[in-house]
Amino acid sequence: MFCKLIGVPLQDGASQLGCEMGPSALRVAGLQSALTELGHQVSDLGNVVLPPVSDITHPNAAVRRLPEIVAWTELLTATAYRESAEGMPIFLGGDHAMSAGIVAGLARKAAEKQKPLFVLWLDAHTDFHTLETTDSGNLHGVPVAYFTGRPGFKGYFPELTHAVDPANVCMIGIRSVDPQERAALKESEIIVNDMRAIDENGVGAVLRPFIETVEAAGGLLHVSLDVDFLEPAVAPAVGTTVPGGATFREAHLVMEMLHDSGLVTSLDLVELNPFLDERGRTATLLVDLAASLMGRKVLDRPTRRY
Ligand code: 6HN
Ligand code: MN
Ligand code: MN
Ligand code: MN
Repeated sequence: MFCKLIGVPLQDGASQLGCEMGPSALRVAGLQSALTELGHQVSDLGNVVLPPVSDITHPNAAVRRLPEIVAWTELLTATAYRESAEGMPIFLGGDHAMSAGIVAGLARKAAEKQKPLFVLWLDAHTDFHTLETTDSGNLHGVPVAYFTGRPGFKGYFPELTHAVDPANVCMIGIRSVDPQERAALKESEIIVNDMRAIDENGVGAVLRPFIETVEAAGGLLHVSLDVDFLEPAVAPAVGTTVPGGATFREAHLVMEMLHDSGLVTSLDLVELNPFLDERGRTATLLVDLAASLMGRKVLDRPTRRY
């Protein structure tokens, strides 16, 4: 596979500073060599650079850093559209606000290829606020609402040319939902698997039907991996930790199943805050998860079952 690493040094969507250093930490942790060792051709395109921003404001006074996030969304829509023409773009975050533009750009390209785009959202949070409903004002809490075409962005965020069908979005790992998100999700077709679903069924049983749906539809699949999907004890380098996350093995199984499916066409690794890490362990874990997604296995043959 031809992989393209694209650094997105964005931290304006989170209240805690530090995600700007995420792309560097993922590089230092050896992402490129881990993928090269698996036989992939890997090209590091460097970091994207934010153009000058406007001075736009929103009536919701809580909203933070709107001009920056609007500019990032425009830039990343164009970048994702361009880079998804061929090869597998891997976006190195950067806070989760980046996925607003990334998924919008992927959806535009998918429409051109006449294929439906599916999104697997691995996160403690649903990131389903609009500019009107957010209380924290942190715009890493809005990307899913934006790229599924929820009203509440018009005149502020770039006009969405191709919304992702909410029924094509599957969330896993959810355990922190704000009341406004909860109300909106009640009316939405987004597939939301909370941690209880994993506890009761196992993460494999939760993921498998979604993989089958993507396969049956002949779809493209974008995976968005928020560090806080993971249990904070194994992945401390994130500003929005929520206890009770996916274990080391649950996260690896998701990646291994995704690899076996052969369906993943793009990936983002988001919310890594190296300032909060412990000797690089979270960055290293993300690299290991990306390697599993790209084909790292313990054995070269299936385990024999008796
Ligand atoms: N993330 N719902 C909270 C808020 O501030 O709106 C948390 C958002 C977290 C964002 O997971 O990328
Ligand atoms: Mn998130
Ligand atoms: Mn999150
Ligand atoms: Mn909130």
